[in-house]
Amino acid sequence: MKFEKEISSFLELEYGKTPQDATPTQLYNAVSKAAMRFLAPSWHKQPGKKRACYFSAEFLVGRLVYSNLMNLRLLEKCEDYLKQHGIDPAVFEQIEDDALGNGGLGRLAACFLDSAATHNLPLDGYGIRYRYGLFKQYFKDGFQKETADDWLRFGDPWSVCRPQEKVMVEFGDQKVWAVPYDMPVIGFGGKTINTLRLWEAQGVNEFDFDLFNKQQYELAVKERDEAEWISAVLYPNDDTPQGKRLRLKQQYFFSSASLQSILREYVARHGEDFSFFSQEYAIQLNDTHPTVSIPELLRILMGEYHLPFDQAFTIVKDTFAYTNHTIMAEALEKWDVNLFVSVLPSVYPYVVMIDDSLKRELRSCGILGGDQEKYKIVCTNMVHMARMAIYATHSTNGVARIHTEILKDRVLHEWFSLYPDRFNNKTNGITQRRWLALCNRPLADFITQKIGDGWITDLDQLERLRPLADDSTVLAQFMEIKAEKKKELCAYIKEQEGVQLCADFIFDVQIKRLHEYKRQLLNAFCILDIYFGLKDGRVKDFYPTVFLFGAKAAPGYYRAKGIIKFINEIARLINGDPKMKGKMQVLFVQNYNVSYAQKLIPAADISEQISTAGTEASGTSNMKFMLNGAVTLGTLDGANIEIVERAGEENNYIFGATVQEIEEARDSYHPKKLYEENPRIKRVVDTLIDGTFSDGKTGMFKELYDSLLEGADWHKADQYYLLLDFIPYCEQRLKVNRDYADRLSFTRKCFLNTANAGKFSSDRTIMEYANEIWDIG
Ligand code: H2P
Repeated sequence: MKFEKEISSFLELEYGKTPQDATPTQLYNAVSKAAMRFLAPSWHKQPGKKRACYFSAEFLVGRLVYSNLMNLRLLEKCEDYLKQHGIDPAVFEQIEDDALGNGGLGRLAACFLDSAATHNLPLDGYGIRYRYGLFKQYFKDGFQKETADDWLRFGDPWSVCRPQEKVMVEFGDQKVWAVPYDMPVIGFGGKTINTLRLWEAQGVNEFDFDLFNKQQYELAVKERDEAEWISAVLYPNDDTPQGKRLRLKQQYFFSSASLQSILREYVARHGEDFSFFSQEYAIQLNDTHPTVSIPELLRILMGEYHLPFDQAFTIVKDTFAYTNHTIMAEALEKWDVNLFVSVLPSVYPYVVMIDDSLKRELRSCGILGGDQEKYKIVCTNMVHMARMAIYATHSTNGVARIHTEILKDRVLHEWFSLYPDRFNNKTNGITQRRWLALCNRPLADFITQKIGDGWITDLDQLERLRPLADDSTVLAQFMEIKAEKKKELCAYIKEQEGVQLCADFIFDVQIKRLHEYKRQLLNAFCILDIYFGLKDGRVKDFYPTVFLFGAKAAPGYYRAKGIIKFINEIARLINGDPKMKGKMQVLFVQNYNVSYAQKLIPAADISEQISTAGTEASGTSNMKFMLNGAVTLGTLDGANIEIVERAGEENNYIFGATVQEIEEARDSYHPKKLYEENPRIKRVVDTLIDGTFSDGKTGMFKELYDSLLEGADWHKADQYYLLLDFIPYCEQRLKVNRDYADRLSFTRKCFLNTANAGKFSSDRTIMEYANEIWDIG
């Protein structure tokens, strides 16, 4: 049946509606289900090929309907169908994102799946089907408030539940069913369709009739409820002790379920001869979250199939590889041994076996006694997951060149000395299908007009734009597209936030998780400095600018929430100051997510990438901005380094201390001195305590102030060097501002960023994983 007919008949059969009187949710379900029928014949695994499995606690896929239709080449058909029935094709913007991730780590996983399917690489994702994704955010009096993300209320037409493939997962105190929901991962063109398998936890005994008959209703459903808790919520990225037990359960839940389903497939082919296992499967551990898979595979191979340790451990090592995404201590997971044993008593003995094997190996290398401490997997009553992930796999990679160097030289130096060959770099990437073809159609069409559409699956072809960088007609068109995207964003923001922004201002954007190391507070201080400078007459000829922020703060991260409130206070002051009319506007958008990013990025002129050098492993929004023709205002950190290497330092705005300079400054760093000696620094920092702003008597601002000047029990003053980089940042920001006024020459810089973005396609990254780690190329 034709796609369009399929939509109409679904609407009629399922809801008794015509397209005209169907609700957006009904249309969404009908269109998606029609597309699922369309792709079904191609959705199967190619036999005999090695598969790679991406184990990840997060897959931040965003809104699927448009990207899936685009990849199936059905988007235009669908839009025509909607228009024919008098419906705006933007109708699906009311369908909220699948927000099963916190930020870059989860979004990277989604980009990888898209790239692998597009390039016909057999890669499947395995994770958790959270009942509630990342919380939704709104502001009340400038404070962040959170509500539950009930993403399933729109239906879930892109998943297929496969109850016949459920597996049992056992904890010390509980047994649950893991029920798989498979989502098709559609490669561009629709030829290859891989699978994202997300597990839902369900009770083993649905309902206890005995208890029910005894009128003990709550008890009758208790077991079921406790099981469902396991896949109920995505943990926000913070380090609070509450919920640690549940988080470990989540990790084991999806690790064990995924391994069982892979082994079931394998055993169906080979019986109990495991000698082909690592030739047929590669498993990538996305951060330490799925690392418990390592002892779990060992447990299954040894405990259930009676393989000897050496043989089982070789299979484990050959199969698994580990990606490290950050050097933040909070993310290098450690579990209290007592907790681990009580949740996973049958797995812990295998952790000990791995640790014993490590100690034997250390001894054979002459590393003895106290020298073993920094390696031991079980150490000071903790299980160190990153250590296990390095020791029991054949590959450990960082996510940008500098990050990998920092891992090798500092954070994991002892491991690098022991196993230098295991370490490798895989600089992150982004999919140009979502982050250009879909989110910026005018720019995509323009590029296609100039160089053809090969870039959609081969981003290096953007190089062919380079010779056009001196053509003023081309640049004028490029500028026009940016102006159009700014107008669209303004209309959207007016609707969402009730704020009217000026579309002819510079758009300066910082969007990413709220974290002290990402330094949204530095950005805020600099905006204040410009504001004071404009009022005092120190800053002259300032090109009017809109400063935009988007970020969620983990609910338990007090300082991050204080920074949001502070920026909202700054916005209130500046936007309410009549003298600033026509000069600057500040806005923190609410509920920043993938779909919001798709609107903000194409409209940006300046991409704020201002983390302390050495702290941001890679960053990926930096690549999205670059691709869409924004200049980077940033530090030499993460992938910024590789971005300016490609696009030219002269086409970007680099400032601040380098990794080495920070290292050298560390011992003698005295932020209070900088504060006392520099009146501009003092003035902006003092706004935290001098009554300029109100934090609603929470004490949040004073706490931020102290964190910069006094430190706390757990860190030194200004641990992320905001005050060190403050003046260079302000200067460089004013330089971009001045340069912008020369519209043509600034547009040339933006254009060259787009033209040089080829390297940052996740197609390139995934092929590197495929060839160099998984051997599935
Ligand atoms: C993290 C890192 C980023 C990196 C991303 C993907 C954890 O993402 O901090 O530098 O680009 O993984 O590798 P995020 O901060 O966005 O949550």
